[in-house]
Amino acid sequence: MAFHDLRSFLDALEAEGDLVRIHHEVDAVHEIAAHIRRSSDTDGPALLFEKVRCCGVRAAGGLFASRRKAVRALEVGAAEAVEKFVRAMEAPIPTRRVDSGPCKDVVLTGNDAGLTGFPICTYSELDSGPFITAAVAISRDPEDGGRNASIYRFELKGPHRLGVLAEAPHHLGIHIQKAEQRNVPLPVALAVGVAPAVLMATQWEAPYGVDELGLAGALLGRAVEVVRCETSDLEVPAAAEIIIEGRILPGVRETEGPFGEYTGYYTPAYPKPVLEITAISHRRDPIFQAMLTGMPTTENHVLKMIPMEASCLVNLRRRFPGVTAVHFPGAGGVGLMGVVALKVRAKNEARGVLATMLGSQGNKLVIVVDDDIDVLDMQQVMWAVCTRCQPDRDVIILPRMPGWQLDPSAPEPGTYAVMGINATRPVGEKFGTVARVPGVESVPPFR
Ligand SMILES: Cc1cc2nc3c(=O)[nH]c(=O)nc-3n(C[C@H](O)[C@H](O)[C@H](O)COP(=O)(O)O)c2cc1C
Ligand SMILES: [Mn+2]
Repeated sequence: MAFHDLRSFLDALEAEGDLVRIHHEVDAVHEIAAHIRRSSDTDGPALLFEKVRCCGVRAAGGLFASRRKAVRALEVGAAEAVEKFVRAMEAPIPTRRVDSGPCKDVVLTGNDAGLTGFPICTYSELDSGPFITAAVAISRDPEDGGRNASIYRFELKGPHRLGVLAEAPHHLGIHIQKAEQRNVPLPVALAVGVAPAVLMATQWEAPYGVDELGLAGALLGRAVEVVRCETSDLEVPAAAEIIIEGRILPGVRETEGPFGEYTGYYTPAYPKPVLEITAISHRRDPIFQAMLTGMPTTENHVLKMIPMEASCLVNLRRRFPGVTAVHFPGAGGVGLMGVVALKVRAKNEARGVLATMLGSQGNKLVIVVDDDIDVLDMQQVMWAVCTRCQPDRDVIILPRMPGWQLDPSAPEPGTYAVMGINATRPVGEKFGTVARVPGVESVPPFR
């Protein structure tokens, strides 16, 4: 059974011993984050915080504290997760409008629609305040109405006010730009506590104008049911725990940040757009979802892995059909480092893969290995680097390449040098034979 909402996923994790309820009272300032951090660092469980000091609403966190849970969310084996995503990307299922749903159990408008009742967490030590980090922000292109759904962070600035980091080329940033050009507010709805497939679908690198909720439908095997908002024409997942409706005010900027980001470093404070809350609706006894980011690897990184690997795999295979797997390890913040497995067919093919990755993805370090290497196992990957690569011949360094904004070592933001390592065996030449022990697979597990 696909997980159509947050609760069914939590139930499955609990039944499998992969969810722990925290019964003692915890603080939304750092304490929830500390628990998620510990779980992330120890391949630990998802957490359900039954009592949060600030308010009567429960919080869930660490849902993607390990890749195992992201794979579980897709209901496939570890080896099939990326391919399931690839297939879904090719056959999206549009959303289905319904009249009502659980997210409308309680509807608050006007002054009642305040955020003080929700356990919005403060994460890293120097963060400027509490942030909503697991909200799917839904908005429409002010010109053609095309929908976008993706995760953006929102800083709590007051009971009815959130700051947002959303800049072009990210799609919400484009919507904000277009609305500001017309000097009109941009309606935005935040869905908190949604089906895990919806969260994962948002991390697909979908072209502008493509609705991420359609991919979520394909992952779930049926259309995501959506209901109309109270204060705008936007449609939001009916099964969400909490919907926060609002509008981004044209031309308004307020300081947001600093915030401990996915690179493991803080991003500085600077003025950003503001979302003014117009309504909040939620389930009875809602569960607020917290999501930790910061020093890799956290649930933020894990959530992005499979979608980004699937997007990259599809792109690479168009040019290099021999590519069998891609992995973006947590250590690179999921994207600064990429590992590609290739069934090499032609001389220098691996160099072509390296150049493509280095020139188009913002990857700072790319390693190409043969297809006998498990890209998820960095022990095997580094073994291949050590035994199948000669640095003077097999390392490519390109200076001054376009890259991510957030690399603290970059000489100027968005520009850095990149490195590719060809750790594949030479084609058509004699090479050492890998020593293997026969019969390992038939030995039963010891524990
Ligand atoms: C937990 C989490 C938080 C994120 N926060 C932001 C953010 O605040 N701003 C941003 O631009 N991207 C953020 N991202 C990345 C975007 O969600 C991602 O790049 C997405 O593909 C953008 O999609 P879009 O361009 O379709 O809106 C976040 C991702 C995750 C997983
Ligand atoms: Mn998009």
